[in-house]
Amino acid sequence: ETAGDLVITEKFDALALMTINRPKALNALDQLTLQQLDAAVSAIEADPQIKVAIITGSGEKAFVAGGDIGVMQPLDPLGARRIAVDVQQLLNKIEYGSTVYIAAINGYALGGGCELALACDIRIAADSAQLGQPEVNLGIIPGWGGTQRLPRLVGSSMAKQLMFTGERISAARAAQIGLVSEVVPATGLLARARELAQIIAAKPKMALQLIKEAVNNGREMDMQRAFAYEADLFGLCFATADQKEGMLAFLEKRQPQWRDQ
Ligand code: CO8
Repeated sequence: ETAGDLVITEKFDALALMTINRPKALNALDQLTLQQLDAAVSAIEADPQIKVAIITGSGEKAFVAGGDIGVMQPLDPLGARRIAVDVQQLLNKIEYGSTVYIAAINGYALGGGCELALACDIRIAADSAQLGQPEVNLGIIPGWGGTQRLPRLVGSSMAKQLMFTGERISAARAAQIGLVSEVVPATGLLARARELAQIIAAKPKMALQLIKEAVNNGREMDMQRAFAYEADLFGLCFATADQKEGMLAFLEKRQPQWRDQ
């Protein structure tokens, strides 16, 4: 199954592997690549069989080296604003989608590439990967959610340090600050991503979806509302077949047979 040659989607039962495939530009996102990424994410969200999607970059050097600087250079203010809004919407499809997204960061994740990874639910990185928000070096700021997602993930102070300096950090450092959750040898990155994806894909889909909703939407609420929201979603679990099955299987001392409903 292929959405286009700049973003390749392969499907393995409940898993999808999306590869951003523009290696000659270190997988920088130009208009066509963004269009294909958008189409690929929409196709994944529309496929009820897919529970987990891995996003990675082709080649050994880069995950995504950013937005395409050649495309951005001549933009006027409204054009730049348009691209920022459009890509924010694309990344929101990932963050607020019903699929679990894992970024497998195989090399440079810079600027818009780091922001793409930030929109995913989980980030794991090759030991050779480098991450950063170098926009300041181009006279701009992150525009694809970076000024908002990065501080929520690593704290304002660390986020501002990364954005003010534009410095690239190693995968090991990214793990220390919580920007990635695991670092693995480069040759084992995809295998580990698929292993994680498989573990998650073996879980009941509604519970996965409700965990994602509780975390992502709850973060935007004050604590009292967030607790009430969590309680509502907890209650909603009891409308699913898999809650009945999961608890019955435990009590009957057998493995559950998930129906993903
Ligand atoms: N855009 C376009 N082309 C790129 C990009 C990019 N972001 N990154 C790399 N390339 C191209 C290079 O131009 C080069 O092309 P060519 O072979 O035709 O000269 C090819 O990829 C290989 O790159 P290098 O020769 O530079 O490879 P090196 O190993 O020497 O360096 C680096 C690798 C360090 C990653 C270097 O390429 C680099 O610094 N790239 C730019 C990184 C960057 O600044 N990224 C942030 C871009 S800004 C952004 O993402 C903002 C998004 C929000 C925009 C809001 C809407 C307006």
